Amino acid sequence: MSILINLAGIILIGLIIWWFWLSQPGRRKAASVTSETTIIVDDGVYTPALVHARAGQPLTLHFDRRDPSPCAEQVVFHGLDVSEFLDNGKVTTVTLQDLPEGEYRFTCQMQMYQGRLIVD
Ligand SMILES: [Cu+2]
Repeated sequence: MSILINLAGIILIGLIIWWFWLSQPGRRKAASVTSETTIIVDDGVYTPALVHARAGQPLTLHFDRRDPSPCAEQVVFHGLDVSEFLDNGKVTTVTLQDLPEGEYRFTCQMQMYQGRLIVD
């Protein structure tokens, strides 16, 4: 009986290690490739926070800002030299042309909102 309990404990520890260290959030689900999508800006998170696009093709993002706090008022695409102000309660469209391959972060100016753009 104690062997079973020990075994259960080991399995549980293994699962915890896997969950917190080995599985990377955002990579658990591969986002499908898109050329146009709506991103909801609310409650400190972009939804979706992971966008997957094709290199060399235009990408259109509609930012639907529902968070009135100043934190959410700007979106900055790091490494792409693109930033845009978002009006609260409105949808702001950002079009990115000729994206080079790579991985880019998009955040608010304080980097509390966090998103990831994968281009390949
Ligand atoms: Cu912010």
